[in-house]
Amino acid sequence: RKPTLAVVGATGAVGTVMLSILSERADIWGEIRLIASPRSAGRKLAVRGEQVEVIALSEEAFDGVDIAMFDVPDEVSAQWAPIAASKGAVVVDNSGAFRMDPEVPLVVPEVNAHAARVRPRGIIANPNCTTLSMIVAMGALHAEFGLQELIVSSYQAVSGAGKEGIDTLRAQLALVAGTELGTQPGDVRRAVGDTGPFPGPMALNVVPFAGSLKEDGWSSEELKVRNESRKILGLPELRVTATCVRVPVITTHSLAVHARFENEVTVDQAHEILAAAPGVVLCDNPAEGEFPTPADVVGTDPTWVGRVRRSLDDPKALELFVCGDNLRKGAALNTAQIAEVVAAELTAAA
Ligand code: 11C
Repeated sequence: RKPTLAVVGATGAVGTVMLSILSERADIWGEIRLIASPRSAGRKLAVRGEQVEVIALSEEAFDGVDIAMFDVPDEVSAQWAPIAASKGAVVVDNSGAFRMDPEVPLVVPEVNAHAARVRPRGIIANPNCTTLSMIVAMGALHAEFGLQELIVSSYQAVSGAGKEGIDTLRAQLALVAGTELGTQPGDVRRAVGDTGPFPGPMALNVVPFAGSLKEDGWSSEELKVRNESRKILGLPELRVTATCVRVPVITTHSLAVHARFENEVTVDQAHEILAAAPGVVLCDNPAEGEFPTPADVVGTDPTWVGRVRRSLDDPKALELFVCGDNLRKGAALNTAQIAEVVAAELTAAA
């Protein structure tokens, strides 16, 4: 019997990408059940070329489900993932609710697929999209050189804030197009008015804040990059500093990374490792104008890496620029890959 899959949050920004990913990848699933809030129940969505009716989130919705993917806000996952698990489903959760729970593995299949097997709560967590946009490349370099420190600055797309984020940037771009805005202090802010889910205008601007404010001035997003990188790489003491910045890009997060290793590194070695790493594409020929940009990377699966340089003042450190589609590998694709790992395990055990 092929496993039954539930997609919880099927109508959201990540859920929508999930349905196309499930339609593109090897069809290992029996029933695919689409679950969303009661508001969306009754809608029909296309998956695997068929129209499937969305059902409302309820305890009964998990009857007979083998694996349940959750792409919903933290509080919805916190409430419903344990219910799905108690009904026998293995939950793959893309919220922040369980990522740092010591009884919940945090999995990136290219880096730590083995961790998915040990799941005492029946829940596996999917990392935050900012961490995911770089961690496959960092895992490959760590395996060879031994990572000691990461200093990253992110350039995060508005779709990280869901459909509302995308709608906000599109509306603001329409307002500023063809105007002379962006030449006087505050003119863009006054023109756009309500900044939606962002703490500043996103058109003609960058905003050095993502997520919510935590202790000592750090943002939740910056702490997630630190905590999640440590957990995925199995390096609880890894030194990590992040500055997370929102930029006017619809989809695909980028990160400028300073990575320091135990031993001296060369660009040639790094190129060799990155070119061979599963899930990574090396795109690094600046003489020909070749480096990853969100406009080129969006809609693709791998982590793209370019601008690889050895630090001028530290032979043990590399500088890199990394791009990853935050809705695909950053969210839906990684969740789908984890679900496939679990499905293979369940099928082998059956
Ligand atoms: C953003 N990375 O770009 C966030 C969105 O913890 O899964 C995802 C938040 C999370 O705003």
